[in-house]
Amino acid sequence: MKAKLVLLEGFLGSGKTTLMLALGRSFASRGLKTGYITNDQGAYLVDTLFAQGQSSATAEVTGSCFCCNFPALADNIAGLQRAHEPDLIIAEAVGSCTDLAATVVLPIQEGRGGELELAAYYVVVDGSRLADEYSARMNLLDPRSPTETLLAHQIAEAETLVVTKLDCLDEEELAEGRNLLRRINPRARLFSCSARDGRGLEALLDDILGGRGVTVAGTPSLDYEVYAQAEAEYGWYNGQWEEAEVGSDWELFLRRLAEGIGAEIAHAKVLAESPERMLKVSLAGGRIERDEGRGRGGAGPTRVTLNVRARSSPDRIVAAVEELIRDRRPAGYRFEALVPSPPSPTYRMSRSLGS
Ligand SMILES: Nc1nc2c(ncn2[C@@H]2O[C@H](COP(=O)(O)OP(=O)(O)O)[C@@H](O)[C@H]2O)c(=O)[nH]1
Ligand SMILES: [Mg+2]
Repeated sequence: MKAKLVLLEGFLGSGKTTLMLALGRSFASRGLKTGYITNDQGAYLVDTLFAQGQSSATAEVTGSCFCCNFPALADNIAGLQRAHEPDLIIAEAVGSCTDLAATVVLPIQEGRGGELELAAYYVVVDGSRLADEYSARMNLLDPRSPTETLLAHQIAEAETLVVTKLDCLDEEELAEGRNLLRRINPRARLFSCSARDGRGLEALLDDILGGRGVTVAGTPSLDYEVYAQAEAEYGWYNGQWEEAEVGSDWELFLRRLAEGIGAEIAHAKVLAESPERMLKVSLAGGRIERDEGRGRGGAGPTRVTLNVRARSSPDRIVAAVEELIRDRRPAGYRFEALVPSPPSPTYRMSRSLGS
């Protein structure tokens, strides 16, 4: 049977993992089984571990985005099919990744991913950042900075846009945000939802299961040098350690860390796993959110995983983390810190808009 894939794209912290898991739970209530694929640049990933806590049918593509390691995406899809026979697979791309219409969607449709059917391709836009940051403080209609270019390109290449975190917006802000999105991309279909209160999820489910498929009208051009600059503006840190006691105040921890780094945080996420409990606390767009998951069971100390994407050098993030955790007596501390390397996609199939 052909695997049915739902591909999610969207900026760091926009709500892809939360949406992916919420959709999977909704599919389960309709008797359908979902497999998940996460994607990031390194090891010790909060979202992967959190998704694994919800479902064993979770795979990850690490060390590279889907576009730069397309065969790994295809292998993971095939692996999930063999091991779990899911009805659907939802895959979330790295948040700093764009141009997926040309580098992932069209190659899949050309059969480069094997026996695979693309059921949906959604570009996710963070509702909590849409009104204030994207509409008022940034210039996404006429991007000047690399990050604005990247965000605007994600929106412009979408066939379907999904505004997440609807619970963070009032009617007026949503209308203003939708207006901005329409001006950047007049042809995209627009959905909005909240994984928190469940609004809008049924419409997405119907859309995915409706058999509509994905039609790429065109792939907007993108200057890969600017794209590489956008990716390189953020330092990435992934770390993990054990603490003897169940740590509690992760909100304060993340706020202190942000102060210590002293630069814009795209997202900072901590996953604290004690035997009974799995708690994910995230700072994105200046907001703190908490997600509860299942613990691993059995005895043992708390395992802490920390991911930070900040407009700062990796060294500075490492120093701020180490300063903060010194007093917590971390055991087995390990980390990776990096600046993403310039994107070099496996395939790039452009299609001019309007052709
Ligand atoms: N209020 C609210 N928060 C959300 C919603 N969806 C995601 N979040 C929070 O936003 C943060 C980032 O979400 P995540 O799914 O990890 O984003 P990703 O980086 O795109 O995978 C998490 O702390 C989530 O709890 C939502 O619908 N409403
Ligand atoms: Mg994620």
